[in-house]
Order: sequence, then C-alpha cells, then structure tokens
Amino acid sequence: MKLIIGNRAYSSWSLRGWLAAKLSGLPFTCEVVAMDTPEWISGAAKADMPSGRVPVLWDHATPVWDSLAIILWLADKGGHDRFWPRELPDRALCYAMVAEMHSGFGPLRAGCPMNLKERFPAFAPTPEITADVARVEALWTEARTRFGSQSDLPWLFGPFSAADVMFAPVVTRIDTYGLKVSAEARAYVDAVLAHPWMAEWIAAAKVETYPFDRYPIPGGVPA
Ligand SMILES: N[C@@H](CCC(=O)N[C@@H](CS)C(=O)NCC(=O)O)C(=O)O
Repeated sequence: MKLIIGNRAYSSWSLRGWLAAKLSGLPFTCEVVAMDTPEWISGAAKADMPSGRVPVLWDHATPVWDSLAIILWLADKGGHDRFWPRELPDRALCYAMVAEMHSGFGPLRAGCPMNLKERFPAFAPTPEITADVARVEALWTEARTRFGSQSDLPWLFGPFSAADVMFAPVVTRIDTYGLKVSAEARAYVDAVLAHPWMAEWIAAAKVETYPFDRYPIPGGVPA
C-alpha cells in the first residue's frame, strides 16, 4: 500500500491517514506531495488524488481517499479491534466522536490550523474556538471517564484507537496555540504528543523545507 500525504507540518488530515496506517499494522510506503506548489495549484500533482485532496491510500490499484474512508478500509483489512473498542457501548461513543471530529469543529480547524513548525504564545481564541475546545474536552472527559480510565493506558478508550487518531491534530493545536484546557485534558495532550508515532511525524515535519504561507497567523515563534 502507498499513502499519499501533504506537508507533514500543516496537513492535519494527512496526519490522521498516516496514524491510521500505522495503527493498521500493515506495511505501507509514504509519498509526500508538497502543497501549494505550482503543480499542486494547477492540479498536475494531483493525478493520483481522486478528490484533489490528501490523504489518499492506494491499496495496489484501489484508491481510498478521505481520512475516514481510510480508517474504515484499514479496519476491514487490518482488523476492527485495532481501531474500535470491542464492547458496543464504547464503540458507539468512539464512532460518534470520530464522526463528529470528521464533520465538525469548523472554527477550531479554520482559526487554529495545524502548524508543527511554530508556536503562538499570544494567540487569543475567538468565542467560537473556545466553544469548540470545550466540546472537545467534554468528549475526551466522557470517553476517559467511562472507558479509558478503566485501563492503565492514557488513551481515550484504553488501547490507542481511531478516536485518538482523529483527535491527534487537535492535540497539536491545543499545544501550538496555547489553548487553555483542564489538567486532565492537558495530560492527554502530553501523552499523545509523546506517542512514538507522533514524535516520528513531528520530527519529520520540523525538517521539511517546502515553502508554505497559506496560514498567515501573526506572532509565530519557532516550535
Ligand atoms: N475530508 C477529507 C479532508 C482532506 C483535506 O481537506 N485535505 C487537505 C489538506 S489537509 C487538502 O488536500 N486540501 C486540498 C487543497 O489544499 O488543495 C479527509 O478527511 O481526508
């Protein structure tokens, strides 16, 4: 399998696709297509991207695009228990959280784009961003209280799951923009950032040299 991703520093959906591929346990190669180059803008670089977006997983001759479809496909291939909690009540919440993250949180996603190269110490969130963060915290608290805390692991449902994959870019945004969260949520943020797969992705993101100025948010300092 080959996973096509965008810039690791900025492409939050690519991070989700890549974490899903890691979680599947299946072998895959990774191809980075630099975003916002003339070839990206003209579409010439997107020949293997059916939706014109990343990530795309090519499973031999079969393309699977969109992070959620990639999770579903890889769960089919690598085993559902790798992605979803085994018990049905846990699984219901996990499905709902993954779906809500995939379709929602517009203000947080637009106002705090993933940026693994910089930090924004003086960032002032809008009320809409603050409301999104509160909703994220409520979901994390529910998952951790009902399910995750039953194990010794720091993840949302016990074993690292599709929900941890989906929220990983939000974790980086809370860190990058200094968004205020509870001590419990911060502990989860720190655990995700320290996960070996996240450490691998962030290290690779920091040494990328592609020019990228899509998100001109003032006040950034090197991460
Ligand atoms: N719903 C899609 C969203 C994918 C997406 O929007 N990816 C961005 C990069 S993070 C993209 O390729 N945008 C197209 C563009 O920038 O031209 C998913 O879940 O994978």
